[in-house]
Amino acid sequence: MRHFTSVKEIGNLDLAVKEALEIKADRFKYSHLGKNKTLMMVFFNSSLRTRLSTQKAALNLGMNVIVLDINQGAWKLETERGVIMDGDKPEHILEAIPVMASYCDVIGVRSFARFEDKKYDYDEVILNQFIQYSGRPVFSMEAATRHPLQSFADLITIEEHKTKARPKVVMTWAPHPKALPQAVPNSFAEWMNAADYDFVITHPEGYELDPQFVGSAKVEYDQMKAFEGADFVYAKNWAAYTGENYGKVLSKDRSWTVSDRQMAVTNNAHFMHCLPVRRNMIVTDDIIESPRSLVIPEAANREISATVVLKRILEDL
Ligand code: AN0
Ligand code: CP
Repeated sequence: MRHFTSVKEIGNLDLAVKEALEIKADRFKYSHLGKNKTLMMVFFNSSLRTRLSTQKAALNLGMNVIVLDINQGAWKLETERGVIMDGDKPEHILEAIPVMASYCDVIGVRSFARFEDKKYDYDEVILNQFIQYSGRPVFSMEAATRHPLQSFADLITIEEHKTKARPKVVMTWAPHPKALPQAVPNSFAEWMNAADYDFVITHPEGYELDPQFVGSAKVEYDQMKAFEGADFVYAKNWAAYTGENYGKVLSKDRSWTVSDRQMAVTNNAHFMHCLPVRRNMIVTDDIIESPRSLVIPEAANREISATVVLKRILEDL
């Protein structure tokens, strides 16, 4: 594998999950692969899980790791070409990228949607600049439109817990005080469609996602109806995608908060969320703490998805 930005580069999902479960059973099996190789992780946004799990994955593979938080101590980066740099940004990303690349063999990038310009976000300008100007394999640690390491971990988690070949998986919008990117729901939808589960998306009107990610999923505006018979419930907030509302919060309707009321009509569904989660906005204390909640195993599988991805990148270095 050269770059990892979406489900496309992972190829056959059954093989990927099989490889993940093998690595989970013996996570140091490939500890020779990363000898004298350096991973650089570049964060334009905050992180707990991605930072720690990806670093742990690199250590499993014997790599060295360097982490840069762009907003904490690095120079503020200009990202547009042609700008007269007389403002608050002392360095251009077009120098910063090749300089960073000169110190490492593989680069991970976290760069969320900014919600200033939909085209800029959906063209994945920052991630693509890293791919174009670093000369190194680049993987997404959540970019503007996708979070593939998360979705891969979600897939592994569902495969570990499902009790039927084709479970019903429901992704539900839930309220949140601030505008959040569509990367997690876009990416989850992309992976669920690729896995060919019985996949349903439910959200209030106005929260439609980009059709390229919705794909063949069923969209149901009635949350209770969507939840009927669900085997897995995947909650996530996202800001509006469509038209003039791009990046806006249209609703904070707490009747969409996942609680006993909706879970009662499911097939004793497992609850999932990528974390971080705001309790009693996205989900009640009782549901996230219940034995059917998978949020902790899901986060633990981030180490596994990252180990598989880094292993495949190292094999093709
Ligand atoms: C981010 C998001 O919604 O994309 C990261 C999730 C993994 N969440 C927040 O910023 C709270
Ligand atoms: N789920 C996830 O990516 O969490 P962090 O934002 O803490 O990395």
